[in-house]
Amino acid sequence: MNVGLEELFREMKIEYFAVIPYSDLVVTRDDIMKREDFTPRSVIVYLLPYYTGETVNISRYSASLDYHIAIGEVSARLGEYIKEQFPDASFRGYGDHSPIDERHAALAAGLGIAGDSGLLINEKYGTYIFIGDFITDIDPEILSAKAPEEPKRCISCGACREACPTGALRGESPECLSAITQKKGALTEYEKGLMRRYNTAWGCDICQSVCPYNQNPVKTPIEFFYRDRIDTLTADSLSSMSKEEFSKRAFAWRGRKTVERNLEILDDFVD
Ligand code: B12
Ligand code: SF4
Ligand code: SF4
Repeated sequence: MNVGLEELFREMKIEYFAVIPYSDLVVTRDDIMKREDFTPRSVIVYLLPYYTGETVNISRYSASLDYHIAIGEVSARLGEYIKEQFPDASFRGYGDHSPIDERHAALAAGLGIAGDSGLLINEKYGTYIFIGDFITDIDPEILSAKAPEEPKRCISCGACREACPTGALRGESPECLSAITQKKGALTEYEKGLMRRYNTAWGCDICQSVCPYNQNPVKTPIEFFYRDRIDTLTADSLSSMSKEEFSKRAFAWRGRKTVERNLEILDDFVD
């Protein structure tokens, strides 16, 4: 492993990372990579644990400021390092909106195991992790990239499949409750009913809450996730957020109207 990278990740309090050849990964969004003017050869994959405590009516991942900002900060630090060490190299950092299947990348990099919930499970932080990736045209050998690991799976206890409110994990429905809360426009009575029943204005944590690997969640050492944390979203707290404050939230990407609608749906239940 590259000693300089180890030091950099230690400074950022990121414990889980690995370099892996791009050619070993599953490309799901080739269009994203095609926009770049370099040939992808090595990928630095890393995990950002985010658990900071329990939430009331939003998913745990959205309690903190938008994780894309945290990923942007890591990408900037990695970019500085690469520019210094490899002045001719090209690179780009990603997270979420990435050319590759990030769960597969982290699994191949040996950073966790595959859960039947569809999520990567890390030995220390369970599923409460974001996956970031930093793609460069540096030869994988120069970065001491590792060969992909044999994928390992969870114990398949069935708890997530059983608890999944839509049946998405049982193959009974194409819809995940997390996706429902992100939909624009009018929702069906069935969809609204699910949101009220599980009291969610954003996201869904049910398959994660029941997972045995998540029963004693370790809080993240990364300070970013404790900044401006919220556990409950209300119509008042939402309306008091300035445009700038709102734009820094993970639930901002579908627009304020979508979140307002979700809160109205939950309010109808209280009345
Ligand atoms: C679109 C998307 C969604 C959609 C669709 C989810 C889905 N199952 O694909 C919706 C909105 C529903 C969603 C919900 C959530 N998401 Co999401 N999502 C994505 C995104 C942007 C793309 C996924 C994608 O391309 N899917 C389409 C294809 C590739 O997936 P697929 O049909 O399931 O089939 C593939 C996998 O099963 C796969 N596979 C291959 N190797 C591996 C390895 C492992 C470990 C696993 C489990 C699977 C797997 O094989 C198939 C083909 O490649 C990724 C980021 C990324 N670029 O990868 C984040 C991502 C998967 N989401 C993430 C998160 C946190 C969530 C939520 C927990 C948020 C929440 N609390 O509400 C939920 C969890 C729902 C669930 N149980 O899956 C994290 C997952 C972190 C983790 N621990 O694994 C990711 C990686 C984002 C990130 N950068 O951290 N998400
Ligand atoms: S996030 Fe919720 S709806 Fe989606 S798969 Fe998990 S339990 Fe099912
Ligand atoms: S709840 Fe059980 S089956 Fe689902 S991911 Fe966790 S260990 Fe695997």
